[in-house]
Amino acid sequence: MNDALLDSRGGRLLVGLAAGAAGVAGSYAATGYAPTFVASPVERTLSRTMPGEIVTLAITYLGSLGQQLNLAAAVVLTWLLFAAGITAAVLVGRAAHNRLLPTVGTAAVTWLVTAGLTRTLLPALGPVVPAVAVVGLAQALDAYRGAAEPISSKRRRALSTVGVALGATAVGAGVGRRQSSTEEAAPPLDGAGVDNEDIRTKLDIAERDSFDIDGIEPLVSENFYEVDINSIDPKPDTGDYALSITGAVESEVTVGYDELTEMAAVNQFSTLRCVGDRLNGNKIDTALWTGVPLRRLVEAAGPQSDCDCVLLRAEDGYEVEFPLEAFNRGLAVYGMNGNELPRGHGYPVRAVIPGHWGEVNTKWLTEIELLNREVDGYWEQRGWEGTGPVKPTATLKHDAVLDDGRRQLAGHAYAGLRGVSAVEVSTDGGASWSEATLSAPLPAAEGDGPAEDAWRQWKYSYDTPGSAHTAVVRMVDRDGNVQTSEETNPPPTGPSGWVSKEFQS
Ligand SMILES: Nc1nc2c(c(=O)[nH]1)N[C@H]1C(S)=C(S)[C@@H](COP(=O)(O)O)O[C@H]1N2
Ligand SMILES: [Mo]
Repeated sequence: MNDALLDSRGGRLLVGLAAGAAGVAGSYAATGYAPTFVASPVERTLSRTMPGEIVTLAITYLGSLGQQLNLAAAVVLTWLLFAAGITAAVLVGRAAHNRLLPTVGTAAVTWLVTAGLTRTLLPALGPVVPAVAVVGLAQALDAYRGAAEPISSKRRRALSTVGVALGATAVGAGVGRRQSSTEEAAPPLDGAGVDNEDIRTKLDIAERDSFDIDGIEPLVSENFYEVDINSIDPKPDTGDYALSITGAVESEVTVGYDELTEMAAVNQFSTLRCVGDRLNGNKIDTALWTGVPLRRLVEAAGPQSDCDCVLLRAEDGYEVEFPLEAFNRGLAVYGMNGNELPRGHGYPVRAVIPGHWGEVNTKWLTEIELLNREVDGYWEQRGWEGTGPVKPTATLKHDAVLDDGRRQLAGHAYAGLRGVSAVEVSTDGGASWSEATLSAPLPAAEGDGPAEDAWRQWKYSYDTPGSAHTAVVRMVDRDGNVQTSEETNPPPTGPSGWVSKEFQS
């Protein structure tokens, strides 16, 4: 029974699957988690064509697991695509009695598929070598069948091929993982327009004024939330970076990275919150952002928008439309807490728009289009209404009984441009209210006033009543408006309501 592995349909399929897996891993080894990884365009197509209701459900119930599942599906699809192409190449080669066609065909198929999907030439070679090696190995084993005892049976040849392919896949996955490591911190800022001393001073103030309380972020977040439509983030190069200002303008303008970082920059504390955050959720954080006023960039182009609205576009295909009035308060940001923007937060340039929901703060920003008519952006096409001002929120993230027996509660309060003037706490389910202690306001970008768009921390301690009771928190804005107690779900306009917590004593 010394028939050739590649002469049976099952054998060819097995070799195709094995070589396909090695090919996917080879691509990953060459690129890591980058848009040039062969599964990345597949992942993107899957997520962008997914109906909005499903995306929203996945965000609500699966969180980032939804994105991981989507990526896994994309990897499997790419693998099957490779396997089908390789199996076909082997079949044609055998039928034509051509010894070269299976390997040459495998090389052609894996390269063409990768180059076609990722639109790159060189990185597309990543899958070729391992895939060709596996097919070549299967051919070689077939050629020497019967010559040596250990590889004489077809079963053994199949197992050897699969074993080598699995080994290659594991090595590729390991190399790729190292490539995509995001551990390395973003380097410190050094643009000509950057005032590093001002950055240092502001960060020191934030540290000095932060309550040091377990379980709540300091005034500058240590672990900034990340939300976007990618399981594999864009990886633009600052050398190629260009931000264009287009649409309803007198003349289109393009700004490069060096040009941008040479303009005088502003260092501004701003809080971001996702419209998909939950009541008392964690998709809210604050950083010190360094960037150039967007208004200055756009004025150079001579804006003439009829709708006084603007569309921002990004490297990942994301887009969002919102009023020019909000845009004009924003920054084209390239620094976060004194360092370059981390890749996950929009490297090299993102928008930061004070007071509005997170989704307008476009990362990997590539284009600012002045419009004459309003349109729906990425999330609006999917049913959200998250381009407007944030809703006021007061979170309750910490409770602990202190040494003196009193219980301390703490959290953050944020209301965008409406400002936070007080946080009130009730420990009797809302019957009576007392004022919490607020952290000092973070400083404004310029001048002596408070930051216009930054959260505050609050803390409050009380004598525990010794019986079951409910603590409730609410915030009051600068005009004295108490945040609404009406609870709403995140979709479509963001969560509202008072946060409460029950205690047994
Ligand atoms: N290019 C791009 N920008 C984007 C997004 C995106 O998916 N792509 N997501 C937006 C959303 S919904 C939010 S809440 C914020 C989150 O910013 P962060 O990840 O830096 O916290 O980025 C916004 N900017
Ligand atoms: Mo968001």
